[in-house]
Amino acid sequence: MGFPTDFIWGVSTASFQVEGGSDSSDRGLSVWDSFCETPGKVFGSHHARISADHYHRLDEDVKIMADLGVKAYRFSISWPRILMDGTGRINTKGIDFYDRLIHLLLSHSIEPYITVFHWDLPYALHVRGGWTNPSVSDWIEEYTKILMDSFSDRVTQWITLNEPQCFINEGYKTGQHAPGHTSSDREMALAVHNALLAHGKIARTIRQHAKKTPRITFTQSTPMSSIPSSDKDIDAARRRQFSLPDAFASSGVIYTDPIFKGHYPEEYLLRFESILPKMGSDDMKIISQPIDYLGINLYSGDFVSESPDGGILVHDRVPGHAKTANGWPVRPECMYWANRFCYERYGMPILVTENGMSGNDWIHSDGKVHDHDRIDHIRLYLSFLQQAIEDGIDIRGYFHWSLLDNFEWARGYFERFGLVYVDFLTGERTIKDSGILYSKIISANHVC
Ligand code: GCO
Repeated sequence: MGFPTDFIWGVSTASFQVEGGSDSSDRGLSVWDSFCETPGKVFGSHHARISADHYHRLDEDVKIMADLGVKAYRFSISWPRILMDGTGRINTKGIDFYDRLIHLLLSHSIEPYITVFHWDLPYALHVRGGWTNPSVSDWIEEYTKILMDSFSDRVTQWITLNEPQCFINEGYKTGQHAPGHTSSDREMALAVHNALLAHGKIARTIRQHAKKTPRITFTQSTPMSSIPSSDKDIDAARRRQFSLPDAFASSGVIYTDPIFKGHYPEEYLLRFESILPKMGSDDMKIISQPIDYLGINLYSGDFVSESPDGGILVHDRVPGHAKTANGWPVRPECMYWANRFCYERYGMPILVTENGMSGNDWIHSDGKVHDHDRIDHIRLYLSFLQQAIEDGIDIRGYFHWSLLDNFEWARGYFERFGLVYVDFLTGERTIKDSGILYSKIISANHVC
């Protein structure tokens, strides 16, 4: 059995990671620009002013997607490209850029999946408190309305937020991502709530103003996995997936329970009662209005089983375990278990909005990029994905992260995630062997 005939095979990118095009006449500053300028924050002091230069190479990049046969392109819109100061005056150059991208995609029969927010908060809003200012959900509503007015006559697939657990936890708790703060738990709880309200207001604005019937997704990463050998182990892995670590904002459940069930996890309300922010009486209604898909970014996971005393045992990583260039364990089983656990809990159709691996790829002496690791990684992960679908889990699509080698946040350009190699000095693109394999899988509609 292969994949369903209407399975969506896509590729993903995010604005800050690939676009470049950062002249002050092209876009405003984002919080990531200032983070890159802060010594010691980004590997090698790398910045994304040019990155893969997607901004100036749209024709070429869309042509590559068309040649690969991808059916969908998930990209994000840069908020400071649309509103240089985050609110107020619209930058028509920014609207024109995405208009052109959408036009090119549709003329090649590639469906646009637009992420409204993938981390590049306008710097002007950061200095007003960013995600810790309750007004952030109103600011993002204003921005979303502009996207509806400008693009929703052609675009129907909208993803609200990408991984609040990263931009909130890494941005405001560990300080490893922009804006690099190490805030108190009380501020974290406020930022979590603001992000949830932002999701809700984006979804509401899309429903109210889209010119074509929209499909709305919320996307998070779900870093759980297991090799369960018994029902007890499966249950332990499931419990682990939906329990809260002390760094509560890094969990997925703190976002997905409110969005899909209309309330915070009970464990959160009990354990963190004393620091919870004031919530409006309508907040949960706004947060939990119906959307269409749960988006899951899946890369790796821990092996979990039940401990002898009935608790949860997270296994140590064995020495020499299989890992990618950034050290993430190769754990294709997560494609099965994380999807299954989420489907059991929420009953929502799933889109795998990201999956891929970082590699130390280079152009070999024959001029090609033979990325055997990524080829095997794709085959392994897709086999587990296929198994999940065959077992009845409603997974509608898969988006490979990433189309292009790009700026990997705090790790800069240290390693490469693309199906397409990018020479960061010249901008030249070379389709990797994995890109060719992915193209074959798409046209065969099964793992080959
Ligand atoms: C994330 C983001 C992507 C990353 C990718 C690889 O999950 O961190 O959505 O922007 O680049 O996941 O780390």
